[in-house]
Amino acid sequence: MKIGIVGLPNVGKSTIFNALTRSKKAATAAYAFCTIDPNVGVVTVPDKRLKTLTDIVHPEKVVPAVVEFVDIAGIVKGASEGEGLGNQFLSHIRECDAIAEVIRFFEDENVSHVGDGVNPMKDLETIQTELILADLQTIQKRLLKAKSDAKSGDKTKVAYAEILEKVFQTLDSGKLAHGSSLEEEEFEELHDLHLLTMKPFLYIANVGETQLSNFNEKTLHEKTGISENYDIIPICAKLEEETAGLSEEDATELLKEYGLAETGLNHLIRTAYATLGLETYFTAGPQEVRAWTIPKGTKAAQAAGKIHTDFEKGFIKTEVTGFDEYVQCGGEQTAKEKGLVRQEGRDYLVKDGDVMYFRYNV
Ligand SMILES: Nc1nc2c(ncn2[C@@H]2O[C@H](COP(=O)(O)OP(=O)(O)OP(=O)(O)O)[C@@H](O)[C@H]2O)c(=O)[nH]1
Ligand SMILES: [Mg+2]
Repeated sequence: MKIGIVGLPNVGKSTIFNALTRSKKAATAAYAFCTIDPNVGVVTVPDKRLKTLTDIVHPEKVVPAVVEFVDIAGIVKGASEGEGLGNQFLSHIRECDAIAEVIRFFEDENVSHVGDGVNPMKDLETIQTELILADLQTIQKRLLKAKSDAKSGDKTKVAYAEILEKVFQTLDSGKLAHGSSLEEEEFEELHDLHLLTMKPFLYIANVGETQLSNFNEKTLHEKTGISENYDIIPICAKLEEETAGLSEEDATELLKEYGLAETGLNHLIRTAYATLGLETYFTAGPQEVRAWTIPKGTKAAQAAGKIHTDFEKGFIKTEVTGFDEYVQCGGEQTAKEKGLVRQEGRDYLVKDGDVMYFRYNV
């Protein structure tokens, strides 16, 4: 899973990136356009169940699931016409699975704002407009060609041009491409265009240290005008940056002082999983306990393919234990004795938390 971070300059994108990746990889500064080249970092997905499994299995190695984050330059009004750094750098996030848009709420006179001051609703509109304009540029070229191809009368080509036309109209009316009224298969036809506004969105509200208690999901939706269909995650980038340098216990302690139960970053990753409809299955053996990320509704054979394509091709069956049963039994052996290890075929729908073992032919 790969997530692209976008927003105006100086909203704290790189600060959040550093906190997420527990690094100082990205330069941050109080002036706009500090970031020019993209920063790419890998973040492990926090999952308490891994620790539980480790305590049972005592493996040599534990491998958590990972999410990749890409931090890019700030976008400004007119970027599609070359303002600021233009919008060429958006190509760095075309391959991402989702977009995380950072909105500035924190006030700090030492950190300039590219507009006339902190204004979440207006800032949001600026960014959405630029992303829509970037997608319009992408689709216009393709639409021209598709229309000319459709003149042949070929049914598939006519249908394709119609799909593009619909998306063009959506974008042209100022809406995100994923709001187009298309069938599931039609959306798939557009995949290779890598439209930015076709991707799932989640929003990060970068709130100041002193504002943390002022915001909840409801007020954030009100202040941004973002529909309830999207998640907005409040994060205090400054605070997260501090916790990144601390041990797990000290970080939790510090967060408690601010009335927070978990880091905004954990909240962010959890939300990203939900937004993207992802879940986790585990493999657990003496060599390795490992978390694997799959989309909801994945079948056993495809899940096996995550580990190795041979596992999918030569799939025979899988031995599955539900997470709770696995833990209650204290491991596979007792689960087997109690008949809780199920034999399932290639079409078995994997459930979140399943502990799986695959049998396959080479
Ligand atoms: N007070 C306060 N300052 C913050 C917070 N988050 C970020 N900053 C500061 O804001 C400035 C800009 O942060 P960056 O992370 O560089 O912002 P950016 O969005 O990556 O900016 P560009 O790369 O220029 O697009 C830095 O000086 C940060 O220390 C916050 O929550 N509170
Ligand atoms: Mg930056």
